[in-house]
Amino acid sequence: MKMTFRWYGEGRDSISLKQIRQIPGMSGLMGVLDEKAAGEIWTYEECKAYVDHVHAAGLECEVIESVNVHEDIKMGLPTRDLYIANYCETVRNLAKVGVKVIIYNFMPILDWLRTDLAREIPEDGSNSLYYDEADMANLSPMDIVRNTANQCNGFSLPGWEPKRLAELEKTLEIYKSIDVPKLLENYKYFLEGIIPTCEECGVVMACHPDDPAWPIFGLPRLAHDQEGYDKIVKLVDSPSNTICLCTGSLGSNPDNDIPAIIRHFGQMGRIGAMHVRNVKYLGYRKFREASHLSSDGDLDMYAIMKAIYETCPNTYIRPDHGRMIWDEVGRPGYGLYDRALGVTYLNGLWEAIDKEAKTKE
Ligand code: DNO
Repeated sequence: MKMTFRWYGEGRDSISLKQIRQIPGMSGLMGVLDEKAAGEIWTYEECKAYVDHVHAAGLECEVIESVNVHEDIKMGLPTRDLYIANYCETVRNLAKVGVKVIIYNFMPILDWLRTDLAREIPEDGSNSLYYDEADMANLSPMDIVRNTANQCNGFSLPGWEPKRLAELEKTLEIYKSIDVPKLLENYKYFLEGIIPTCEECGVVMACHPDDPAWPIFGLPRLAHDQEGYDKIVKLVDSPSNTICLCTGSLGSNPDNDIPAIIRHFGQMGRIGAMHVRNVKYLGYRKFREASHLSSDGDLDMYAIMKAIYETCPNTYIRPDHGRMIWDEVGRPGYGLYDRALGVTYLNGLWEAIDKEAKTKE
């Protein structure tokens, strides 16, 4: 397992590379060129400058997250071929600078979504991301976009690029004629267009789940349970077509047995990366994010780490969506303190699982 951390780039993150480097057991980043819009080529020079900078801070950069897929690809518009060619070019450029895994998603329009980005946790006065489907009933997609932008403390949020969301209403209209089978067909077309390039350059694509793990605003969604992911990995049967198993995204639906899903795809060799975090259920389609500790939420983090250890021990993982604690101000979900605590806890679980396994050998 390689422990990594998400970082948005100089001037785009409240956290420094030096701080990340000082977290015990940290190998490197899940990095991003945050300024790039979906569909744009990430040039070799840009990728090199970013990765060189990360290396100079003593960290690796083998995973890149959020190379966003242009909406025209998801909608299957004629312009998709151009954007697929651009995507291939980005894959090549990232491979040249040593990137091995690219995390992306295929969610229509919206990436992850919450109804409150700073809900106070009554027990300890910290705050965390929160979702209540009942609140969604009174909100239009445009309201959600506005609320999210207003609550992000001036930071960009992954998947919430203002330019793309400006076209929201038009795009929502087009999606009315796209159902799940059609979206799957468009997804297959995308994968058939990029996977040969990935195989050539030794890059693995890892699809992030729908978050929350069910369809919203009547939009088709594909990646929110084992069955959906089974279809995705079969679209193109290649070791380069993998998933980024985010325990908290899939875990927002209590019907998803996370350790079992890890074992299923881990044994298939189809987990390219993982986001490991906990979630607390508050009712039907209502949850908030918890600290990483098992007893603070509803996921069994020991069982999760054990499933990783036993079925995909060499994967990349990162903590995710920390609470805001100790008066930290930063990008919601992406402060330093709670995620660093999460790393230390997950590393502790790993050490215990590893030592126990070795005693039995
Ligand atoms: C949320 C993140 C996602 C993820 C993208 C990948 O916090 O995990 O935004 O990076 O879905 O494309």
